[in-house]
Amino acid sequence: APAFGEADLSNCEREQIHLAGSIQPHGALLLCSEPGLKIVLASENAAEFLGLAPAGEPHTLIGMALYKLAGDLAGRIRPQLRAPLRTQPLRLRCTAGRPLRGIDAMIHRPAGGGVLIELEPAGPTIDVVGPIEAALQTILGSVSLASLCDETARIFKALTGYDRVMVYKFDDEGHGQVFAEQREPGLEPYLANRYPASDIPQIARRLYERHRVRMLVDVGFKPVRLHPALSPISGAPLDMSLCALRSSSPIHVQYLQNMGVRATLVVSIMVGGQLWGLIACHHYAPFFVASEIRAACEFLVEAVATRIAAFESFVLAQAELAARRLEQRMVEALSREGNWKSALFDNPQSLLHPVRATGAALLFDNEVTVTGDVPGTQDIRAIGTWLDSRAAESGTEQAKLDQAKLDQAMTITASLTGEAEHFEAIKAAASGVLAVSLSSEPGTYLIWVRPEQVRTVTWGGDPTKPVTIGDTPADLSPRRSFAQWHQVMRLQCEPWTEADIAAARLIGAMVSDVVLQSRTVRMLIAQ
Ligand code: BLA
Repeated sequence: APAFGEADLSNCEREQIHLAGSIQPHGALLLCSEPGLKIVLASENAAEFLGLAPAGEPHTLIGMALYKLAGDLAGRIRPQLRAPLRTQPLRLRCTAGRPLRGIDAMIHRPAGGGVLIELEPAGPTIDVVGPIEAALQTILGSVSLASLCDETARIFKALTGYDRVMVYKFDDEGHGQVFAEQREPGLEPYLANRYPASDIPQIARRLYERHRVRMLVDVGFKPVRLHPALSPISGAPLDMSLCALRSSSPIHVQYLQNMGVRATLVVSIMVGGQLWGLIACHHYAPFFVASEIRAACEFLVEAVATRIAAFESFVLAQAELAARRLEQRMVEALSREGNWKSALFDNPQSLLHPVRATGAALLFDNEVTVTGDVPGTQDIRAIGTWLDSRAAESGTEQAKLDQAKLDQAMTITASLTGEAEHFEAIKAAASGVLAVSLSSEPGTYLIWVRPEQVRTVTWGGDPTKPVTIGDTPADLSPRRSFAQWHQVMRLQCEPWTEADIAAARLIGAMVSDVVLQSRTVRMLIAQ
């Protein structure tokens, strides 16, 4: 894997960004050994930051005991060391330096050992509690995902003061979309833009799951190196995963420069243990936000994430309820008149609504039963034949593996035409289908359909050319043009969401159960 700063676009997916070996210059870093808190490693600006040495004499701190520094830094830190401090830095307001001044310190124990101390100029004392209470009320009172994200952008912009605040949501493939945005007047909107997954490497995503708030104060910064280069405690480069001051990857810095951005703050939104999205803040001049405000961001994003989880599980719970009701009616119909099909189709909305489909069809015992907007019976039979042929294809080992990841019994496509051209003729009713196989016999399916929906997807740059590789390494940069790139999507239905698929899966499983029951009943009667 490439070392920090040595990645190019062919291998930047694996750049070791947590081993940056340098920090941004607005603060200073010390690594102390335990016990005794002797300074064993320091950023080259640390002595100057503390007013102990002029620039150019950075190493006077190495070997010094922390308590020898003026101020209460060591005294404030010492009682905190009973805590493990391995997963989350602790913030302390203290005094240090010559002349003595207010410092915001963040301390944690990095992998590899020692106590890592980051120092930043103290922020102004402001009332954060009042605004946070109000923000919390707004977040908890939001009534939909869309309004929650809009409010979140508004709250974070007011709290931090960045020029642009976006709520950036990932899809299943890791591509991102700007889901909500607040920006200063005059700035070009990014709302609804999409960005390819390759803009944020997997390694970075994993790091952002652990380190939830990152700030880049000035993209034009000169990185300040750590001295010595290797931690004397571990003999290896310092693990900076949880460092607030860590230098940003040069590739990403180039990316931001191409976008015209000077400073950023990015906050992870974790839902159900996964990186659901980011709150990305941009500023068009260097911009520093004090650690107290960043802590408020970290606190508020927890509330936002909890609310998102609630909305997502609500949608699922609704689908479950709808499936249960349908099941009850089918079981009743089965015992009353020996026919479950009528119950499935006599109230079309109860079948269509949970899946947000416009039509549905049942292929069973060689009969076709339909509701809503559907293509002709012959066309539905053709869909059934196509589904059978796919099931046969999935006999191969690899296909079996691929299928197992989804669900053996389900077929999901937003573009039937993409699967077989002759389906273009039925796009007005069935451009996409969601199909559940009801038994192991061929030709037994419950199918939901949606019509074609021509829409324009706006990418923040051409997604087919995600990177530009120049002739020299200095030329390397992510996409240079952020000119919006419009992609017209045809022969596709509105995408099936996870909730739609979950509802279809529930209803499908329930119908196959009832089918099984009715067979058993018939067999018993026949005997
Ligand atoms: C990191 N790329 C990032 C981050 C974002 C983006 C949000 C996280 C930065 C952070 O948390 O501080 C991408 N930023 C965006 C996008 C928007 C935005 C899409 O504001 C839209 C408005 N980047 C590339 C390519 C590579 C790359 C092609 O575009 C390499 C293959 C690398 N991106 C890259 C790296 C990081 C990154 C290495 C990690 C930066 C770091 O944390 O040091």
